[in-house]
Amino acid sequence: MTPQPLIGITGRRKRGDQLVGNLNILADFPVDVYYADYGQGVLEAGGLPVHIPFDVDPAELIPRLDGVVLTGGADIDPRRYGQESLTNAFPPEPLRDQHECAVLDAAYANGTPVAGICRGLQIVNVHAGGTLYQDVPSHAGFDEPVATEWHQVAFDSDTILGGIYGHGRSVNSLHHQTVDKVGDKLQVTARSDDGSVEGLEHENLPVIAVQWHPEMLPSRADDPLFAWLIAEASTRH
Ligand SMILES: [Mn+2]
Repeated sequence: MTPQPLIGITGRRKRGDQLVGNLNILADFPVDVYYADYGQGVLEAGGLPVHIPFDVDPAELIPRLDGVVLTGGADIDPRRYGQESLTNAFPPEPLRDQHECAVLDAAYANGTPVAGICRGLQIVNVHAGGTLYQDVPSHAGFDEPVATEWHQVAFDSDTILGGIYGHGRSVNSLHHQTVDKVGDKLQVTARSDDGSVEGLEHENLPVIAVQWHPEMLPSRADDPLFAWLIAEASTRH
């Protein structure tokens, strides 16, 4: 039996006092947090998910993995793209920004397949020299159930996202930032009905990213993004 491809998943660094019910004496201890639904999506698509700890050098770890999921989370520090912060809604986590950029450096150097989701799309763009619109309330569906489908997305044909998703679909929307300037060697291949960037892919590396959350939708087990990642990863291990 061919072993399942090993898929690294990025997380967030928190502190012990941010865990409800944790012991007070552990308040200052670092805690790395990983939402389980990304790993569940990888598992359902036939991959083996592993967490990427903040304390490992991605240059050491990424060559041992077959694929990477860059997950959702807080805003990227706007200073990474030459701007001052205009919003305090989701304060930046600079350690994570730095770590995920190193993950991308290593993934690109190794030709490792990457799937970005939400903030994952945004870090792919900023890593490539792109910028973000810092607050786009019409995409911030934070007051409705997470699987609520807020808008339609149209995919360009003859692209990876168009190939796996088809002409269009309706999606959830849990982001308040969107791509402004597109980064080097990236192509916009999906847009929502208001013209916002909802999908990016790399011109010549196996890197795709979407702005919505397929891992939160009831269609997760059949989602083409996870299937694409596992298929790409399977050819490399
Ligand atoms: Mn959206």
